[in-house]
Amino acid sequence: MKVTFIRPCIGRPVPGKFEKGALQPLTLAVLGALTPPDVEIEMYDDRVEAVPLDRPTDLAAITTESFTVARAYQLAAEYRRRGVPVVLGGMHASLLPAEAARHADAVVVGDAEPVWAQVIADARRGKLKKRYKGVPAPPQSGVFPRRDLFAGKRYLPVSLVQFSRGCPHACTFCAPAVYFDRRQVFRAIDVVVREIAEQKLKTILFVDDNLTANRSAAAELFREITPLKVRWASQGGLDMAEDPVFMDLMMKSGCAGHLLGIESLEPETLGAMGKVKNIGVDYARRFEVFRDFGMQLWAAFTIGHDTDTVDSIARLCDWAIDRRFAFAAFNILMPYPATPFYKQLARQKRHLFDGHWWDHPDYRYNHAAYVPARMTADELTSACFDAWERFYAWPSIARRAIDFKTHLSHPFKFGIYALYNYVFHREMFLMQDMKLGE
Ligand code: B12
Ligand code: SF4
Repeated sequence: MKVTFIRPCIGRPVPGKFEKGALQPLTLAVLGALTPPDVEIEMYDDRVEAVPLDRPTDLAAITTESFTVARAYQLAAEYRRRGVPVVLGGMHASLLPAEAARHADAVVVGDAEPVWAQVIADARRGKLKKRYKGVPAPPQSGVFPRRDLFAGKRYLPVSLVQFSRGCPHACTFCAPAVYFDRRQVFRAIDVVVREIAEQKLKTILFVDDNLTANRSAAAELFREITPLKVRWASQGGLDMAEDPVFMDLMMKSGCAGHLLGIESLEPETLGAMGKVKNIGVDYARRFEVFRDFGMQLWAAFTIGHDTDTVDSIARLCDWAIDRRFAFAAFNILMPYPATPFYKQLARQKRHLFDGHWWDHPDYRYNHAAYVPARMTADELTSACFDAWERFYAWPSIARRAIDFKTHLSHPFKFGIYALYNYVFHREMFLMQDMKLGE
């Protein structure tokens, strides 16, 4: 039996041109590792290569996110037209299994670990069930991701590793908050340490939803990875700055920086989105602590909340430039299916694109998909675009660079700062206005 794993792209800004320097698709390496050894495996990453649809296979297994699901459905249709059964899984299919079922022979809701062997057994017998449900549990137990599947695909020299999955918080716009239902599950630390130690790559991206949410578990991980002398980055919460002992341990373990979900500076907005941990926080002090530890930050904001206006978005961008963040993301708030935010917009009849932006032919990447409260959807789209453009304009890049505690404190840090600011300056708008799928 042969299974073909596929990661779809969001779309192609330039038709026929593939991405260079993508990050490894860890999801597919984990699915590969869970597959019984007598099954032949092939993996195709639609972002970086053409998917050979005519190559014989017995099962196509496609991962989905809301931004890639339009393409996933196209690929699924192509395989099914060729008589190949299709199984869909991942975040989007798990949040909307009934929709996914219309495009597939089987849908896996939730984690693959508990059900994948059964899916394979049923596929062998030609008796796939319509739906399998895998409840989140400690991930990847007993297996190491099949990174050999990445050979020859020229991914960035960064190894993606997972320690935990899920987050205990419940921000109203967040898809993982629905998927994991406020649970956070952990892998055994000795296994994670062994996985890192066995790899050649010494730059690690922990793909955890919120690595620092459980400080004692994270601290134990940091202690154990310190001797491995790796450099790593991840996503964490602002509250870690309250704990200097934790910060010290983290930096000594090789932390280069974090993506921090700041989302908004307005207490009213933070309250409405359920990000209560950030309310009343003395941002200036916290960011001083991060700077004192030499941490380079990737500040992530969600834009388009009911308190946001065109002017407040511009002020947020000024504030981010003044803080000299290494990177920032001004993401338009997206109504991800099944989230409380999505349901609220439905109640208020504020959805655009019939509430199905992810596979609507008129939706374009980086555009608002709902009617904001204090501006038009087009104003939100342009205000967001302006914030990105201003943050990654040369004057801002030059101004933010001048920070002797962070970007100028070490040649490696300056290298990361300069390289990725240049890349974002040059490439960030390639996907703007792009149609999803192909
Ligand atoms: C790492 C990561 C990234 C990396 C991507 C790394 C890469 N490989 O290229 C970076 C930082 C580049 C990134 C970018 C983006 N990301 Co991202 N990312 C993640 C993150 C944190 C972890 C994903 C991961 O690797 N998990 C580890 C693997 C092992 O687990 P897994 O993917 O969950 O898969 C398991 C199950 O879901 C299931 N499964 C998954 N697929 C399949 C398929 C089959 C057939 C089966 C049977 C089972 C199955 O089995 C697996 C094992 O249990 C997730 C959060 C999350 N919890 O999913 C967000 C997440 C997927 N990202 C998200 C978003 C929005 C984005 C961006 C669009 C952000 C932006 N605005 O630019 C971009 C573009 C993404 C793209 N498609 O190109 C959203 C998606 C929301 C949604 N409704 O789909 C998530 C959920 C984050 C969030 N807070 O909402 N991301
Ligand atoms: S803290 Fe981050 S991962 Fe956790 S629920 Fe909020 S947005 Fe989602």
